Amino acid sequence: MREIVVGAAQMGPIQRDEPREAAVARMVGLLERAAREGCGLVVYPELALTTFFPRWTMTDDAEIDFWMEREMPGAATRPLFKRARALGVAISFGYGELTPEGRRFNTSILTDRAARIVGKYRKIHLPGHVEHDAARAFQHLEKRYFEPGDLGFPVWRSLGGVMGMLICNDRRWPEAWRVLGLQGVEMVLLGYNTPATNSQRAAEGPEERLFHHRLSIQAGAYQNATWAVAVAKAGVEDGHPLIGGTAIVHPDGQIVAEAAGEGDELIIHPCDLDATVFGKRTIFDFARHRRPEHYRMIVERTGAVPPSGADEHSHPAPEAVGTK
Ligand code: CDV
Repeated sequence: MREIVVGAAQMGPIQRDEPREAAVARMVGLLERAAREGCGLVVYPELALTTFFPRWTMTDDAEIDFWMEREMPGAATRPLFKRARALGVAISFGYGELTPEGRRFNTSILTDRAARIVGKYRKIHLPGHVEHDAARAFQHLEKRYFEPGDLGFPVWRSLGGVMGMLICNDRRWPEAWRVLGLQGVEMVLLGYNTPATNSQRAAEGPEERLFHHRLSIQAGAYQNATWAVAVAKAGVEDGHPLIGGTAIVHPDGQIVAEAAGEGDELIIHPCDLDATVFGKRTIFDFARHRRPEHYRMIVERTGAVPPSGADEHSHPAPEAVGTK
């Protein structure tokens, strides 16, 4: 048995004018509770220190850089690292990263129990759009403010297991999970900010969004025989609702703990990393069952290319509805 007691620390909304220090104080509060409950690892959301600023259109670099962290830990986050070190609890959380070269990434880190950063991941599947789009109910400008991550999908030996990270939209992409799976990942840490409606399809509301969220994380965990810890920033932020649904998923694909509300909420589960072994040795024993000679298209082709021509039932292609 290789058990990590994991705390998934859902955060309620952070309003636009709330300082990082206030978010960090809430994170420390969740950390203290988690430590009292015996957690060895606490996972927080994507962009955990601020409001989900990609919903706002900004043109001025200084205004954009306000939302980024130049160092980690920095002045605002040092109290979290200090408390985590004192309590001996590893942490993982997301933030906007500004590199010394002026590049911006949507980043997550993982620390060990001494609060040393042992892993960094930069979000690869950035959703949304680059330019302000008045046709949408609200903006999602991640493609404007961030570059796609340049670190690939690494894993790290830490906390007695093989740990990986994804960020929000990544969870919808099986390729991302599989690259982690191919490195033997045993636990995937994943923060998210998911609007409760689709900006281009009002009928797609919170129930459907939660369904797609659960579908993605349960499939990703099951098909790669890994634990998944998916943590929301939830509730109404600056008038914009985000789904909750923070969950811990067993390597069999079952949700074993799930948040009930949309505020700050800690859910806890003792995760035995050896629970990944059965799936990895049987139905998802990749070495025995995968057929990569037939998967070439996955890396050679980006967009779908249907066969040319038409059959007797063909209709004209529907008009593109834009991008997510
Ligand atoms: N922060 C995100 O990546 N959000 C996306 C939304 C835009 C769908 C998500 O996949 O939840």
